[in-house]
Amino acid sequence: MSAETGLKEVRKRAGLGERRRSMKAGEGLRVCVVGLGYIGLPTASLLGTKGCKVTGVDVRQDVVDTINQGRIHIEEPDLDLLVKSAVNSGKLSASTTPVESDVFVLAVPTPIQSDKQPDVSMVEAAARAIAPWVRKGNLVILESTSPVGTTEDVVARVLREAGHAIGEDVFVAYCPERVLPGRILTELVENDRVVGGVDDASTEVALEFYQSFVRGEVVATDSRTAEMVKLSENSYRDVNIAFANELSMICSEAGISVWEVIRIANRHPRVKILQPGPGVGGHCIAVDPWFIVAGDPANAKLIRAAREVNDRKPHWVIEHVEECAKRVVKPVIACLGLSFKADVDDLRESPAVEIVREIQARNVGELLVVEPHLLSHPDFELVRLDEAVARANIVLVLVDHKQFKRLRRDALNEKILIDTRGLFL
Ligand code: SAJ
Repeated sequence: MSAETGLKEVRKRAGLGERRRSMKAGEGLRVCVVGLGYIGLPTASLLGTKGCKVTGVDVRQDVVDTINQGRIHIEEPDLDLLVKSAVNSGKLSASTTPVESDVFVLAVPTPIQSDKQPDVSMVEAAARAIAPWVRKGNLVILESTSPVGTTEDVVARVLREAGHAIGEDVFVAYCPERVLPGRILTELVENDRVVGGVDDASTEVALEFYQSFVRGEVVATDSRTAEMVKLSENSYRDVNIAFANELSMICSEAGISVWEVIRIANRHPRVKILQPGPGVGGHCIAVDPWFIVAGDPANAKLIRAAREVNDRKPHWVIEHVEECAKRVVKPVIACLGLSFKADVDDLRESPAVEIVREIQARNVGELLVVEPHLLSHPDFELVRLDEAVARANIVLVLVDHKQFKRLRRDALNEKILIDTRGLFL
């Protein structure tokens, strides 16, 4: 078959301009987004404001109720306004069950188990939940970060078992989210996307959908490649942060400022070292590299080592705090920040939480915990920044929140400063 006849054949199967309705986001397109977390909710509300009729689905009744009142359950700049506007215009509603739609977007969590093996049970549950509602001509997209093969082996398999002919009647593709928490609404539209169908027809249909609302370029490939692209992006960042974290421990032993080393080394035109910190947190970078390791443990040596370096960093910080505490009679430690990174309220996999918990368990001293993004925490009494710093003799910086950057330097005089983020150095 010539390339031209091949493309015609794919387009025919994808039903472009023929039996299938347009998948362009806009008036009349019905979209069902399953999983209303950090990715699903912004995506659902964005599509709502583009004119789609969106049903957001979540297993949590409290999340569904909050959204139906036009409110949000997570912190993300401007998301509250977008959700309010989508709900008030009648374009977004939430439910615990799916509905018939043209496009289904699955954005459910894919955590790792304690043995570092991926858990795709929520993807399977979401695929099973939508299966009875999927009709001929529909597009089903998996956005959750997933081990290579999940789109085919879980989503397409479940839909096939439900009697759908994939690539003929129903189109299935992978399109990973790439947004940075704190910048989700901008990056959702501006970032380039990668789309990979389980067959060429599915790729074509998914391409049409994303190109209609993404301003960045939408790059087409197959589903397994798209899955590996996503895992590679986050593993690349993890490996590079591990380099910075390892360097920070080596420099500390040698009595050299790692921040000065990085600042000067980065003046080399081909060097761009990232920033060390108390460890790597969040639900992505600290998790996704394990999907690659689990898929090929024999070859994924560097990726595994990077995970281990980053996972060891909080323990190194804890030991350092213990040593410093021995130098004062009655240690009072101001712990600045609990979230996994600056300017968010997200505590998932946060090294700051791990460190504070452990120094509390070891009874290292009195702890004054500061987290300006939370009103309260179940395990720690939160203290105001100025009060904590005034009362402490050790200041432990764990997160580089902008509120902390405004702290006057003289407030730190005569205190032991352990600055894991290089905020005051
Ligand atoms: N961190 C450092 N040093 C650095 C950069 C980050 O210690 O120089 C730490 C942060 O403090 C945090 C962790 O790494 O604890 C991860 O933060 P991040 O800002 O690097 O990434 P995430 O987890 O918020 O978002 C990442 C992004 N991936 C990449 O940049 C390759 C985002 O684009 C993805 O969409 C997201 O993962 C995801 O959902 O997969």
